[in-house]
Parts: sequence; structure tokens; C-alpha cells
Amino acid sequence: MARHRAQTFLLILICALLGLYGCKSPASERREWRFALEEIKGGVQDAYAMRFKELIEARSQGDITVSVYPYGTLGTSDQVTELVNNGAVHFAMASPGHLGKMIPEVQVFLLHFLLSEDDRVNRQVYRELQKMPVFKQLYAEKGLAFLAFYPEGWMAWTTQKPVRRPADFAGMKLRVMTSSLLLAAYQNYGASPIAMPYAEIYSALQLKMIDGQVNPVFAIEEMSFYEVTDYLIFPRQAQFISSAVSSQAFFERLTAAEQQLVREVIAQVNDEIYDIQERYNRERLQGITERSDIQIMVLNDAERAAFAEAYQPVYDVYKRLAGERGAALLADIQALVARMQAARS
Ligand code: 6CS
Repeated sequence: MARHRAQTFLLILICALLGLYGCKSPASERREWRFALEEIKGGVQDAYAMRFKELIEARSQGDITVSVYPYGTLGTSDQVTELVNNGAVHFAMASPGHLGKMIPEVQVFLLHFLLSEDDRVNRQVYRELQKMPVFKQLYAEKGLAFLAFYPEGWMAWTTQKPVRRPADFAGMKLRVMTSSLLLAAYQNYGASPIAMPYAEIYSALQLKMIDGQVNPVFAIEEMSFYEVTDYLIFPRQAQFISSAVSSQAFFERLTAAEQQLVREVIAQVNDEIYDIQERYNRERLQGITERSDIQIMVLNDAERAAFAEAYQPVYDVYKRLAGERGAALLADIQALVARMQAARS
């Protein structure tokens, strides 16, 4: 903890020296907007931020420029969240897998078997989610302006051993994002999960400190996790969901027209990103199969059902971690998925 604080302090100091920190006047802040990512250049978050940049710069007629900082330039996900919270950067991606430490309720998006198997249903669910006022409130309480949720693809396991049933996880050291709900989930399956930052996964796999990890395909490809694992397994248990956020203090200082501009551009990019992430995941799966002999496994309905059954106690863990508001949110999302599903069938 002390080490983490010292690192964050150092990061803020570096940002201040680079002129990234919020001691500038609001007028100069308005000219350059800084957008920090939790993923490297070429990823889904980069596609999102680059489109945001393109639209903001065009629609402000050059008045505003957007600088995008990919993962590795400013720090870990937690540090990026602290930087946007402090106003050192103006926009950032904040994934529930890490943000859940600050806002436990958002871990609802880490729950397995919550979404529909039908991506057309999920697409409508994501559209409706943006309108739930509770998110604005939860984020604002932590100094963040909530802008949107969006998916980045189904989470897949890459492991050294095949996994078809929960028992296959026994003793497996599986890397998860830094969320106590994820630790509980994989402990519940029988694995020995370990939370660590994104940047450490590849070498941890290579050095056999861990036996597997969980991420969407595009990330498995661009972070080269497929090079150091033998199985790529699709359980369709959950999607990777991220949120776009702004510094609350910065956002409140924007004019009404600028706030409107941000909201309109975010709405447009959020709509576009759905197809982009689908394409990235499809194309990169192709790339993985061309460049490696990793074995691909797709769990069948009975195998998925066994995981879904084993997972049930984790819903109570979520309710304990996220409290009353979290439980209400979960019920709302379950009702939303059921409603959208019924409308489709
Ligand atoms: O596993 C992680 O930590 C990261 N995975 C993705 C796909 N995006 C950001 C996140 O930090």
C-alpha cells in the first residue's frame, strides 16, 4: 500500500513536471484534453479514444485537441483512475475489474452468467444501461463523471491445461484483475486466483508464476498471452466491460455546450465501438490461430451449465461487497436482460 502510494506520488510529480497536472488555468485546460487508457496502442480502448479525438477535434473546429495516452505511458489502471480523479488527466477508461475497489457496485459487470448468450440482446442491454441514473451518482461520489459503459468482448481463459469443468481449475494459479469479487469467483471454482496488474501477466506466465489468465481475445493477441499458454478456452461466462469517465471537477468546469459536445461524441463512439470490438476479436482470433498452435476449446451447453451452477454462491459475495445499492442494481440488470431477451424471442 505504502509502495503504491509512493508510486502514485511519483507519477503525479512526473505529470506535474510534464505540465500534465491540473494547476493550469481552466482556459488552457480547455484547449488540450488528455485521455488515458488501460490498454496499449491498437487495442479497443485506443480505437475508442482515437475516434473520440477525431470527432471532438472536428466538431470543435480545432479549438480542442485530444492527446491519447496508451497503457504504459502513465501507469497501471489504478494509477490512471487516480490521475483522472485528481484532474491530472481529463478522460480515462476505468474497467470494473480494477475500479471495483473504489466503487464496489460496478463489480456487477464481473458477474458470470449475468448477460444473455445472444449478443443482439446484450447490445440492447448496454444501450439501456447508460440511462440508469445510479451510475452517475456512484461515480460522482468518487470524483468521477460517468460517461458510458461499453463491451470489449467475451472473456476467454488462456491456460496451460484444458478446463472443461470447475474441478479442472483445482490448484490452478489464474491471474485475474484486482477485484475481490474475481478472486472469490475463481476460488469458488477451485482455482488459486492471483490479482496483478495487466503489464505483469506476460512475464508471470512465461516464468510459470501463474498457469493462466482471463481476457478478451483482442487483448490475448496484442499482449501475446497466446505465446505462453497452450489452451484458449471460451466459456462465454462474462464480457469484458469498461467505462469511459472524466474528471468530475474538470467536467463541471466545462461550458454547457462543451458538456453536450462530449456527451454527443461519447454516444456516437459508444455505438460504433460495439462493431469495432467484434471485428477486433474476430480478426485477432484468426491471427492467433495462424501464428500459433494453441488449442481452442468452446464449452458446450452442459459444461457451461456446470460452471453456472458452481457460480451461484458468488452472487451472494457480490451482494455482501456491494451492499444494498449493489443488490438493487443487480436486480435491475437481471430484469433488464430478461426483458430484452423476452422481446427478442
Ligand atoms: O486484464 C486487465 O487488467 C486489462 N484487460 C483489458 C482487456 N483491458 C484493461 C484491463 O486493465
